[in-house]
Amino acid sequence: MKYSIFSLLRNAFSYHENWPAAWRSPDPRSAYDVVIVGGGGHGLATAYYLARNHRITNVAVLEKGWLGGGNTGRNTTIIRSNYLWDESAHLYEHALRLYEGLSRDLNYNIMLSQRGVLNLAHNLGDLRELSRRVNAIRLNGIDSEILNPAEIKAMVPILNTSPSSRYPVLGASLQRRGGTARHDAVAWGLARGADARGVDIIQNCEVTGIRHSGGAVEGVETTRGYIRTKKVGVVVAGHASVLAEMAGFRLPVESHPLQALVSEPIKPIHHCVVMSNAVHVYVSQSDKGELVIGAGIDAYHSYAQRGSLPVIEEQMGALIELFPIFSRLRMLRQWGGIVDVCPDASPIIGKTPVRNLYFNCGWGTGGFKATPGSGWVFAHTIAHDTPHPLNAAFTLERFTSGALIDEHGAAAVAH
Ligand code: FAD
Ligand code: PYC
Repeated sequence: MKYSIFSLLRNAFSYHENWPAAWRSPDPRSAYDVVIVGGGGHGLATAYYLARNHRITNVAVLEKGWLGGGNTGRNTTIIRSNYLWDESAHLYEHALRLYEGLSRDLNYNIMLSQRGVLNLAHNLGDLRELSRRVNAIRLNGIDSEILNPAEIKAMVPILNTSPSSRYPVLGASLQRRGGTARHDAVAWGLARGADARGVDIIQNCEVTGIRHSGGAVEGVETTRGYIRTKKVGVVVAGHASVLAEMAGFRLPVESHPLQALVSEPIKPIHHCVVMSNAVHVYVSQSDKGELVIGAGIDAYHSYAQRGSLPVIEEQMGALIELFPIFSRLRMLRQWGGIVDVCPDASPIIGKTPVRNLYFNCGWGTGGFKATPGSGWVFAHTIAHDTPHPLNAAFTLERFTSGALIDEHGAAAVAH
């Protein structure tokens, strides 16, 4: 849909009255060629690319709540592709390149801000680890560099780089093309794009059962009735094991809360993303002026979308160690999401023991940055019943074959 300057002006003065809905709200039909379970960014991207790349448009996205109400709308919006292993580097770099063209592709501003992502080193071990990563990342043709303390100070003047600080900053890795994108805009843009190509997006529709017979999927039971389908793609993040149980198999996935918080808004002061694995915090500043702060998962398993106070306290302590200037700031909001963590901190994208039932899960604390790439390869997998070369290694079988893709360190602070 293209907007002229006149329609922009009209909309600006109409106080949102008579604005067209960005996507339809149809009742579910009795059958579809493909059903996608989960209306987060990954599910919507899958539906969008099924329609855009493969011309498969008789598709429904079933979402139990509202679009983006899961981790997509709860994440801290950081995107980057600085992963260690070739398989991950290629997948996340594909996603970052899609992000770089996504506003234009969707004709929807996702507010991509390639402000740079810095990972700090506080001791020689950190520095050697970061150098090894930077070398591996560059060998894959992805931008990455090491900064010395003076270069870090020039880029982040408010960071405490005093040699006498408790956690001295010895260096950092930097991915300049990393940064942030507005998470709900990503979901809404993909939803609008999928809807415009004929995909039915159905909210408040929970999948409660997966029917299969003779080893192949037949349909899904939902709170709005039974839907027959030839293929089902499940993309439900923290609830992946629940859906796998409905289909009769188990996943090597654990569900944990991951929380984040924002401060009261302040003037622009922090112009990139800073992460510290050792001190254990990361921080960026949103366009509204809030500091967006997070750290690791809460250690226990849970399906409750909130985190515990001790983790907040730890994050705040770490923040103040690195940025004493923030010590008087008040925190505004805190929330949590349920992340699905695999033993090797890499996702599962592909076939399952049930024919024509595909799972895309295990993104854990780091799947927002992958959203368009994940949808691209999952759509290919569903359309061709065979993985795209970029997700061929991310199978469920790797947990029995031993071909793990151990990305614990690259998931940065959050693991
Ligand atoms: P979701 O957005 O969670 O979508 C899954 C959807 O499935 C949900 O909307 C849910 O309601 C629906 N669903 C579940 N069960 C059913 C059912 N039975 N029937 C129908 N629908 C169902 N990643 C990054 O790359 N960068 C970050 O900075 C970052 N920060 C994060 C910070 C926090 C606090 C959290 C929680 C996560 C963060 N992540 C980050 C991780 C990232 O948010 C996720 O990996 C990613 O958003 C997963 O997207 P998704 O579409 O798979 O899942
Ligand atoms: O994967 O970059 C990431 C991330 C940052 C915060 C949570 N996950």
